Amino acid sequence: MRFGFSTAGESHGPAGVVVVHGVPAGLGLVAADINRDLARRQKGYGRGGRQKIEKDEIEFLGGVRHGYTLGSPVAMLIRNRDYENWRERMSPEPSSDPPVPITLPRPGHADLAGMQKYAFDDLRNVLERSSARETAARVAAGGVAKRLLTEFGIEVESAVYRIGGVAYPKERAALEAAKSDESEVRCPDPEVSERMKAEIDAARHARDALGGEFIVVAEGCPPGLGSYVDWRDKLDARLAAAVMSINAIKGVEFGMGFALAARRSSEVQDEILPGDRLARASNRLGGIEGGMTNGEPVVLAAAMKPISTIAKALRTVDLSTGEPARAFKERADSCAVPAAAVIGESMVAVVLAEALLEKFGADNMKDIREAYDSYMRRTKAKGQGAKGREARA
Ligand code: EPS
Repeated sequence: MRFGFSTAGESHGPAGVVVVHGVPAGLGLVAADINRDLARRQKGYGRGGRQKIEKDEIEFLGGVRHGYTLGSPVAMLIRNRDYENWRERMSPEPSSDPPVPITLPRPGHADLAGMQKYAFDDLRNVLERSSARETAARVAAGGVAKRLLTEFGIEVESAVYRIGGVAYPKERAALEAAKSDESEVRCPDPEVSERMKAEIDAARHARDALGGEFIVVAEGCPPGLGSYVDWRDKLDARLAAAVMSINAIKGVEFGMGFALAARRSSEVQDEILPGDRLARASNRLGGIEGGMTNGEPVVLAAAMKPISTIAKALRTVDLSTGEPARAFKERADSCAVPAAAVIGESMVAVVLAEALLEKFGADNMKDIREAYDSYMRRTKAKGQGAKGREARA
């Protein structure tokens, strides 16, 4: 089966579950590989009270033995500590005393269309699953993907370069992404980070929320992941779909993205330089040409809209009466862009892992390694490491 994953679980239910399928046998994998990214996702200035309750960690339920994958689905569980406070309201058993339905859909959330689509009269049935709590399970899947990619010298990093009105140059954020773990907002620059935090504070005091933009960079990709042959195989389309599926993402671009449209071709294409590696003079296209990696770092940026659950409740209609009302308010984050950047890394890693295994086989690490080495010898491609970073801007 192709590499990929499915998740299950409600935000205030007992646990999040993820099953990762298509994982080759013989990959070294321990819980710490996964838990590191789960902790990174939980950080970030602007998170609400829920993150003080949760401490996300996985429990393997299948697919791993004595520190190595078996080729069977890797199943993981992340318990919701908050479930203790929600046992009655989220019980899977029939209830003799059901809670009062919530009927005030929040503009910008899945509430209204979700209730219409699934014939619910309580929007809790929608918000529990549409909640970004589900992204914890995605990050666990991303941890498996990253572990695989690391074996082939591929590293995936992220940085935040905009929160509300405060921005840092995108090109610099891409070059300095490795430093972003040190910042509470995942911006590599300490001074801009402080301004971003002040922006979040101001929004919170105004009972509002903020969005922003982040970049994901994958270094060390061999050329030829994805394909130009069929539209479904094009790597940029697959990456864009994966990142667009993250809650609240409204736009994705590669390299210079939308700004490329205003330039002449000679100011856009990345010229090919002589030498074994056939490196590029620039990386304006973000490492993808014709739906395939070209050996330069893959550089993708995404725009996140502000969170739709806000204390300053917006106009809505009470679906039980048809009367104008104010939207339902749930405890919420005031900014989740730093967390979204970590989730972006995970989704990018999952798509790259899928494409890598398509190219080099998927049964066991030994055969994949041989296929990879032989391809790299033929193409004379090399993992880029620090050298690739210079080519980005
Ligand atoms: C979310 C609302 C908040 C967030 C949650 C996403 O949860 P709660 O309603 O329990 O306060 O904290 O995100 C997470 C729990 C998480 O782990 O990211 C929402 O409505 O989407």
